[in-house]
Amino acid sequence: MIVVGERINSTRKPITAALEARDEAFLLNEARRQWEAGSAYIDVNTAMMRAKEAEVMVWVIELIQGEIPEALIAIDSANPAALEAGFKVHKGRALMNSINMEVERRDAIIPLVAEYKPRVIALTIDDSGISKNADKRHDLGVQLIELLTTIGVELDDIFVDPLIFPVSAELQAGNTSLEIMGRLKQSFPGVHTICGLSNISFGLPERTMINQVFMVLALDRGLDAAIIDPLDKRMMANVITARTLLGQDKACRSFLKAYRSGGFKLEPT
Ligand code: THG
Repeated sequence: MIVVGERINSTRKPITAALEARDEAFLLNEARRQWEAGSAYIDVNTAMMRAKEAEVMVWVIELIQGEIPEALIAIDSANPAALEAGFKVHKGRALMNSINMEVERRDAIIPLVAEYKPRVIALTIDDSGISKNADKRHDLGVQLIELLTTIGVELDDIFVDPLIFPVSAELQAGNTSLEIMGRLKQSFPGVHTICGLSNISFGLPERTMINQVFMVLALDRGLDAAIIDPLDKRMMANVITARTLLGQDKACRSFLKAYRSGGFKLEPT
């Protein structure tokens, strides 16, 4: 499971405040804890900075990589200028979050993918918005994978995101997303699937529990990357345990390693 740590997101109030105040200590603490908890990428979303988005994105990326040089960033923006500014200063291969089939945005982003060669999240959405129809979202996934491979992106560098509806709004939200991901993986062996898992629980109580259980269901269906809070210990314990039970953990090594390092001590001590 490739974990993308979601916490540095400007839709969260403490993060907006820290970004506005250029609070290095707060943001570095968020980055370091997520990195140490096993994130492969640290998502950075600066959308709420509006006109200053590109400038703030550059500042955050340089801040994090200055402190944790091996850390990689998922540059999370709808703004091509902020994406490009981020790619320019990012060291190593970034994860671009994201491209979709909205024509104007797509056409602005393709040259960036060709030039900076990031790994890419592809969202199954177009100018008509998110469709509830599984076939439509599946077909958008196919179009995005074909488009990206045409410009030289390897399947291993593509993460298709079926965009999850809240189950409170759409009874089949979970099933539909899992079905789309399964079909795309079958048609394009080697492609990755990813989702912002917590969308599923929007509008319901006990969101953490819902997210944790959905993770296990999704792992059984082949989800191999997720944008989550890696500081949720039960979520991380579920990931490790589910992988062991699904035969993906030789000699139960990851399970035992997590056990020895206290990863299953979930109760506050
Ligand atoms: N797909 C892709 N990227 C994404 C998403 C996705 N990026 C943003 C988002 N969705 C995933 N990231 C977050 C980051 C923080 C929170 C949720 C998702 C979060 N939510 C709290 C909650 O849900 O209770 C509180 C929000 C708040 O403070 O207002 O913290 O789907 N590719």
